Amino acid sequence: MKSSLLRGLVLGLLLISMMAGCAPAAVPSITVESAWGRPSMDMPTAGGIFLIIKNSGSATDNLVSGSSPACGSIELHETVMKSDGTMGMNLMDKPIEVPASGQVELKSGGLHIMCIMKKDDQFKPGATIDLTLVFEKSGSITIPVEVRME
Ligand SMILES: [Cu+2]
Repeated sequence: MKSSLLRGLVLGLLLISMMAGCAPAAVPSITVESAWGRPSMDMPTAGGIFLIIKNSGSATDNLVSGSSPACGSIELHETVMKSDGTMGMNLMDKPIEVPASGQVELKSGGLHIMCIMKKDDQFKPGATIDLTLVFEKSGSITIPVEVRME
């Protein structure tokens, strides 16, 4: 009687520890959609890149930086209203957060990616360039970006 009780207790503890071991850790799951770019209207040496970052995972991730063979460097920008009432843009001083089970849209007039010192033989309408985005948890993700004139 006593030993079967003990066995039941051991089995119960074993089951609990197995269940705990099977519980999935919270991780992000990042995909990038609808990526496109265009030469910048106000900066002749730069290009804007717009896309949607989706996170179907259970943890937040952060876009920290990027790179592209078609650009001297990649910057994360936000569009802001300047004190004189005109629109300008700032280099982000923090990563772009992609919430768990959510998405963030990088678009003209909002958060966006800037191709600084674009290489004109690559970053041109009709061409497709590679863009590598670096996420804090998901690491590097390389996607094709279609360059359009619009
Ligand atoms: Cu910009």
